[in-house]
Amino acid sequence: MDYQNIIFSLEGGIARLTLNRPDRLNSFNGEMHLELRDALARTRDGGARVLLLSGAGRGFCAGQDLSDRNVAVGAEPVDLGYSIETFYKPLVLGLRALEMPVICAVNGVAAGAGASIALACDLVLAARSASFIQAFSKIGLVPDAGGTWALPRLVGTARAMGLAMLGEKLSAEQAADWGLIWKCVDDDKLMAEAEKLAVHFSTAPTRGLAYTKRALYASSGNSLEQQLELERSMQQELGFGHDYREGVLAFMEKRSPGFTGK
Ligand code: T3D
Repeated sequence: MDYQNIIFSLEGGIARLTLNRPDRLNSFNGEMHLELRDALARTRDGGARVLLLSGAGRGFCAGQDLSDRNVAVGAEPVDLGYSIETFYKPLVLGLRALEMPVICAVNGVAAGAGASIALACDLVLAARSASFIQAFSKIGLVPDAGGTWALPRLVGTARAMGLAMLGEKLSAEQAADWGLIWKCVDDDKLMAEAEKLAVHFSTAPTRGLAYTKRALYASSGNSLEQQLELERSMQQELGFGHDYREGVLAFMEKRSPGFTGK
């Protein structure tokens, strides 16, 4: 598939995906969603051990492309439920299902579903000049693409409510202080830092990290006992794997480990 709305590459275990509609602040349209779906499948099936997501130009993503929605008086109303079911839900679930770390480098404003997609990633770094805006309330919608799930879990109900109901701009620095994201980084260091992380993960024990991701996301729906059981079964499986043996051997032999991701 040829991509017109994203840039994608997969090299040395690193999948790099850049949203690429800079004149529309990389907002989503149907074509971009189809390209993203294809790129996520290639990431999953093509031997990637980490995905790095970012945006081209001055913004990360301004959410749904509103010029794609015909809201003129008398026009047939758009079925947003169809849009969520067909595009946003699979995108969020697709990111979550990737059995590898997903890094998001938020290079500029992340608004509406753009903010939600960033928060669906596992490690979110943002440039100091970037911001997060729950723009939905300004057009009479609820935070979607997992926003109502992620926000209260990350920052608590009080802050989630304020962000979602007011739709005010949250700076990257404040987002990091509140625990919404992993780190705020100087603008000129963002991509270098995100790349450094991607390179680190490209030779890391990928399966262990994939299980870590799954266990942490499962924790909010589990009792302590269920979570202990999940940890037991994961540790049991990982303990029979190559990377555990290699990690322990490398430690004992005082050398760098050669993880295969298995
Ligand atoms: O519909 C469904 O399927 C349901 C799902 C919905 C999910 C959603 O994401 S709903 C929320 C949609 N997003 C928004 O409401 C955000 C709209 N954008 C903004 O509020 C502002 O653009 C920003 C705060 C993000 C950035 O402001 P600023 O001043 O830095 O940039 P700007 O001048 O507003 O935007 C630059 C250009 O991008 C501009 O085009 P122009 O005038 O230069 O030709 C602007 O129209 C365009 N743009 C920005 N966001 C969108 C957009 N065009 C289409 N759709 C957008 N979302």
